[in-house]
Amino acid sequence: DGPSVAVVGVTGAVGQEFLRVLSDRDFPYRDIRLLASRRSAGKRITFEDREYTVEELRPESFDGIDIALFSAGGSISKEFGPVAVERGTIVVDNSSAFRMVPEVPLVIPEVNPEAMSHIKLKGRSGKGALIANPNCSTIICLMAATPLHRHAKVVRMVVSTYQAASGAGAAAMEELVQQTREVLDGKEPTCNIFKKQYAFNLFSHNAAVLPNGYNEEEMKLVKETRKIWNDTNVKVTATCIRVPVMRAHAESVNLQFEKPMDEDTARQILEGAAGVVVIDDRDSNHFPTPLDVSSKDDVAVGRIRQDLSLDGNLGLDIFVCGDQIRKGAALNAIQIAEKLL
Ligand code: 11C
Repeated sequence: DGPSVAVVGVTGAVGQEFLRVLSDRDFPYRDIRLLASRRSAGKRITFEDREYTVEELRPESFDGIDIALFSAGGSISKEFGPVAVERGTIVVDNSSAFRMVPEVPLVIPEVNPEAMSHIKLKGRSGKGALIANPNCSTIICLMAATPLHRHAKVVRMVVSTYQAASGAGAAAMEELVQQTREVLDGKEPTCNIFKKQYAFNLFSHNAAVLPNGYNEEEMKLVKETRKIWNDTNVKVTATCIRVPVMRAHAESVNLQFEKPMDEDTARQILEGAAGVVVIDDRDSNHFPTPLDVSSKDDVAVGRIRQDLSLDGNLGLDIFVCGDQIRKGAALNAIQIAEKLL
């Protein structure tokens, strides 16, 4: 008998992807409750040939729920996550609300499943708990960097991101389409989400800029990597950019290792890594693109080459693309839920 599942934020881009991934993976739920804000309550959603009514999120929503998948923003997670945990639910939270809380595991199942090994479902003599899903840029980066890190230990990582509209939600995706039409029609683009032209443009990530000059998205890459790798010494720096792409992030990742790592070994390691596909055809100049991975589970890696600025094969450059809504959010959360079964 499978667990009772709740999806919190079911009308959002990630909420909708939760349903697709649950279905694609034949997740063995016993029953499912679809929850959202009052604004969306009452909407009808057809899922796996049954019609459901979206219910307004309340504390009682979690009575009898074994696993809740949250993607409704940090403030909803902060308010309702602990309420659900108190009722014995295991919350897999896609927001940043609890990621850096020391006792909350921050998990990429292919990378650090051991961080959640103490958490058990209620019916299996466990109790309620929180598990955090990392930021999408962190997940996509570490899916490629971790297999190499295990082999030669990364001491420093420099990341530059090219992030899709989906990271800012369904409204940003719609705005990109609308602006593209408007610009092509010679009209003034509508700028509700980013307050600047997004179509045919790119700009520094919209997250708040901190006093140290980094934005919050960049600092998530720094802090979350250290927590997931359980390595407070690894040096990470990042520049995060929003590009007019619909739903997959791309990242240029420069890795410096403690031990030598030649590019052929790196390619072999990545070819054998779970959840990773290598697209690295120098002859035809074919490397990963956001469209290659859109709506796909695997993260694609290419441009695998020695960093010639470092002697002794101590550096490597790679280019990574991953679907932001899927492996960057919904798929990773559901893989976490599968680990509980
Ligand atoms: C983006 N990564 O692509 C962000 C969105 O901490 O979960 C998600 C922010 C987060 O814009």
